[in-house]
Amino acid sequence: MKAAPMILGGRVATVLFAITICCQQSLAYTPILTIHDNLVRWDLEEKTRDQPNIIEGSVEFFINRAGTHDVEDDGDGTGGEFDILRHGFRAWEKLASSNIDFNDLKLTDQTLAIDADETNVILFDDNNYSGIFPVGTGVIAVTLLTFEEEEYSGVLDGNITDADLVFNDRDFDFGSNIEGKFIKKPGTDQSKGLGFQIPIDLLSVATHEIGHICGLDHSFQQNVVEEPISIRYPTLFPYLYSGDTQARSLEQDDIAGVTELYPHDEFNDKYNGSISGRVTMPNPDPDEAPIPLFGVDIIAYQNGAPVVSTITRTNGVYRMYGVPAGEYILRAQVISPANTGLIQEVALNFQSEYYPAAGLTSDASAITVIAGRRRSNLNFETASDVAPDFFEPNDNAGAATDLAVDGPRMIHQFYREGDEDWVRFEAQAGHAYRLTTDNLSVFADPLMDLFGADGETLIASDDDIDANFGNLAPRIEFTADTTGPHFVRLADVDDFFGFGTSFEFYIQDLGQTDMFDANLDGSIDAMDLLEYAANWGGPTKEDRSPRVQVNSKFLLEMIRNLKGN
Ligand SMILES: [Ca+2]
Ligand SMILES: [Ca+2]
Ligand SMILES: [Ca+2]
Ligand SMILES: [Ca+2]
Ligand SMILES: [Zn+2]
Repeated sequence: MKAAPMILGGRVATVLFAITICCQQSLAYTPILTIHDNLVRWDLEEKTRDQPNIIEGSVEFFINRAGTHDVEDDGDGTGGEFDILRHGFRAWEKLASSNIDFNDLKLTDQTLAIDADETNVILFDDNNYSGIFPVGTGVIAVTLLTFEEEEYSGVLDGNITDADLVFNDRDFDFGSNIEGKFIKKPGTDQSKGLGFQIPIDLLSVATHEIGHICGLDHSFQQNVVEEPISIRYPTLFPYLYSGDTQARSLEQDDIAGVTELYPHDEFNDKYNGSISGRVTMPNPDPDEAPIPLFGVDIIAYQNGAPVVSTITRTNGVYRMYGVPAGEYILRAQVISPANTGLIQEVALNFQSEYYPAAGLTSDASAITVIAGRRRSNLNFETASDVAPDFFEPNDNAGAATDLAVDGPRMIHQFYREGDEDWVRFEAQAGHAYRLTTDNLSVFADPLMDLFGADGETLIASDDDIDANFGNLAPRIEFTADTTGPHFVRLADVDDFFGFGTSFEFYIQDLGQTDMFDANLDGSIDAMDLLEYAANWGGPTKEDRSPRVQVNSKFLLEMIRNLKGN
């Protein structure tokens, strides 16, 4: 099931004299690039020319003194929304690995906040004065970044000259409390515009938009974590759910991005390293050089969680800065063509893989990053997205790929219509298992079915952990009734195939003991039997724990277990 989240930034692309206005959308900690492949950033030292909106190394911002009625303030440009915005700027300023500076927010009467006038203005727009929020838009806020795009000498290319930030105050209720709770100003209308029950967290939106102001594009990294959040993503993730405060805190991906733009060299030499390489596809003509791929998302994972990611440039080269010392698994995957604002055509028709050309993390090379050092030549040579992917043929139980429990992660993708990927694993009766899909690519929406030893008896099925929260990863937890092989079938819900359908899959053994320890007192004894007996209501009655099916067979197991003690 695919849900439609709200979009944080619309794409605006207007060309003025050698200048492009845009709020780009793309994936990965991604610097915004000019068409000449140069970084878009503030020239804080004003090396090329004197800029009116940079004062002694700080970028100067104004906010319209009206603010928003949603949030109570002190009436003098302090408190409320004014301080929340200051807080958002500070989140980016205070990072140890980078140097970006903003002035203390000043007040203005200016209402024109979408003008490349070299005055940076923040405005809450409650009547679409700006003209950038058509009726029914899901856009919460827009940052309009104007930068030089030079054809010839290249001295100014990529320099930001103006950044304006407009909040959609007509459609969204903004919540105010920096301490974490959502507080509406008393007496204000709760059903503004789209009328969400819970307001949008203003600090989350502000921190996200200020990331764009720094010169960062969107990042699409997200992964499955424990409930109740269930999904984690960086501040520059392009979507925000009402009531979500995750974007307030900068993730390593955001930090690495701003570190590339404004590096604090001394700090980085001490704590961070860098990773670089090139992504290519074999040339159909073997006598010709491999084809470089542009816009490929390269992600560095630690313990299955994305830490830093970036995209390749037009020559196929990627460089990740600000990577904390440690060990990483690298993966290449596509970015979303729908979310990209890049002018250049992004490469899509290749398969996701771990470095180097691996479908299992156990076949991948772990990359050790050492502070102050560069790891280079970590090159990917990828296959076509419609060539049989890793582990094929695996379209039925008989052809299933064996996967070790508590073993590696594997990458699956659907290379043709109707592709099914089957996995076989050994389970032990009485053990609980968790089957997880994670780090879904942009169009991936897999469906997971679990079968018993015959490969036909359906035990469980799952589509999404939480579609309402944008988490389309299926996950199954179950307790094995029998010792022996079990089968998992993975197939796309909508029969999508090709690029963007990749995801990771792995299996964990959750163990046996706490299953029998029904009253959770740490020991397995007759009291647990009583507890289960009290819950027993026939062969299908479920215990309060979703992991345990209390039925006659289970109780027998339990008695056997007790005898063994
Ligand atoms: Ca106010
Ligand atoms: Ca402006
Ligand atoms: Ca496949
Ligand atoms: Ca298959
Ligand atoms: Zn955005």
